[in-house]
Amino acid sequence: MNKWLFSTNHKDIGTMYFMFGMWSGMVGMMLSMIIRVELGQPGPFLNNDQIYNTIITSHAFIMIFFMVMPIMIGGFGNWLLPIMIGAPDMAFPRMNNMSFWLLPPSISLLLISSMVETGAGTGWTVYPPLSSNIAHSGASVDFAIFSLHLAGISSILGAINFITTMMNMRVQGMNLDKTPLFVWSVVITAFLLLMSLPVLAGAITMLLADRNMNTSFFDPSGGGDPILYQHLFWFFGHPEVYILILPGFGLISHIIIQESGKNESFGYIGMIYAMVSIGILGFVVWAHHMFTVGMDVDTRAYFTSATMIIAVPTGIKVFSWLATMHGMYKKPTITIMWSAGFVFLFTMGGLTGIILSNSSIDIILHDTYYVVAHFHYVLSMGAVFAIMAGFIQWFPLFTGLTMNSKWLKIQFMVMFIGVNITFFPQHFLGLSGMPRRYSDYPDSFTLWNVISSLGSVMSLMSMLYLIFIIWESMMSKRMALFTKQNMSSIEWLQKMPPAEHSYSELPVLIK
Ligand code: HAS
Ligand code: CU
Repeated sequence: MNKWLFSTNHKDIGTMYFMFGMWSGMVGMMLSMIIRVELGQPGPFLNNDQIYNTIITSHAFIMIFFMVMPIMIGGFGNWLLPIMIGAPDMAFPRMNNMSFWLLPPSISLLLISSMVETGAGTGWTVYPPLSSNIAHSGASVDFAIFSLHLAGISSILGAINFITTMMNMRVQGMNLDKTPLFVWSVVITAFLLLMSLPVLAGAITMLLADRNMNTSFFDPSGGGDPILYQHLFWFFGHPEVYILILPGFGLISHIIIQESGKNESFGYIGMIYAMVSIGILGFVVWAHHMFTVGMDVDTRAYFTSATMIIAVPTGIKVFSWLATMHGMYKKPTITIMWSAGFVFLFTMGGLTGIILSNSSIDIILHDTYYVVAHFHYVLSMGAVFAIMAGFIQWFPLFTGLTMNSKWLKIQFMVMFIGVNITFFPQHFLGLSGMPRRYSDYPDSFTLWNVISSLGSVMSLMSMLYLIFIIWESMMSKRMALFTKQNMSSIEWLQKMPPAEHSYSELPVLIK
């Protein structure tokens, strides 16, 4: 009990993040199944639009803040970053504990928010005036705001920890131009967190004051402006989407290098510069989420062009992954399948992003299912595929056990087909004008919605199958043949005091 509650060990804390993220992922997935049941046929299922909107809001918050971020940064970051740089632990181990333990209270507040009064049916953007106290009276939105405060503090403390660890605790000889790509990706992500989250905190605190203390930051009748909220939110929100994907970029790079039998990434230095550029550019494109607010033409032209420029460093990454894979001689392994799936589907999602960045096109497509398809390609098939690839790749390190790789390949195929059946038709729905955040639709949208809902059942099956595969591996206790000494990874790492790691041994450790 104390081992977990008061843990200062980066691996134990990483494991807790994984378990927390997996639990949240199941909650988030169940909420998404309710959404797909509601939309699986025209006509009502829940028969209550406020509840429907509360469900989509909780789904988004849970998936973003309590599934992807804890698993990628908290789970993989804590487990792998100190090992990859040869450090004994994180720089601030007790703060690390606190980062994790802020999350259970945070998700509790979010769940409470959806269970009291009318629930927060605001969408994850929480725009006023919908989120103000006229449209959302009662405590729900306040609870959601408090939840974000806690999650934000957790992430800011984590970011400080990762940056300090990477800056100060690299093994001798590991200069910045020798630091592994995953470490770079987590540190760049940490910078994005550190610079964007305080802006969100400011925005939601101003909203809290508007709701409860008679200020009018976002209320025109008191001299305020609701557009100000949108600017503040998206100054956080756009960097946030790169926060969700950058650690995945790092994981995918390592897996592709390892599984195609190479020693290093094609264009290693270019990969670092590409991530840094994506991180910086991510801060100057936010208003591409707000093209419909009535911006002047120059501002639209600027945000369109700035947004499109991000395709250049992203393209550098995609082509470097392909070049790293080029000429691989082995049969595809399960993790190279997830990684290739990642590269393919993330690129699809990226290309629809480029289409949306055109302000005149976006005015038609904004708030339609086309946008929903775009961000699920980059998230459900980008971020989640990277998580799947990384989890399977390092499962032997985390647990000392192996999973059944044939079953994993079947599970991959089911999931790959399932997510594509779910989200590809949503492009068509969006192009024909189906709006997002509504619980019902005209009959003409029925066909693609039925297909989308069927696809979501396939994805659900594949996730249940994955849970079975994990269970089976833990029951049958097949030890991973991890080292020459034939020891489980954890025993081996414990027998190697971190201080004795030399740079030349690190590749062995990482692999
Ligand atoms: Fe996005 C909305 C534009 C990447 C997530 N995005 C969202 C939302 C989410 C999200 C969650 O400009 C919805 C938020 C909400 O609730 O309202 N996004 C882009 C662009 C990129 C991009 C340009 N998004 C992401 C990533 C995400 C993510 C990564 C999370 C993981 N996104 C938008 C826009 C909106 C938007 C608009 C607002 C829409 C609206 O109306 O609300 C880029 O980073 C993508 C770069 C990647 C690629 C693929 C690989 C590159 C190659 C190089 C060659 C390609 C070239 C392009 C030169 C481009 C292979 C050629 C162009 C062709 C068409 C062929
Ligand atoms: Cu954006």
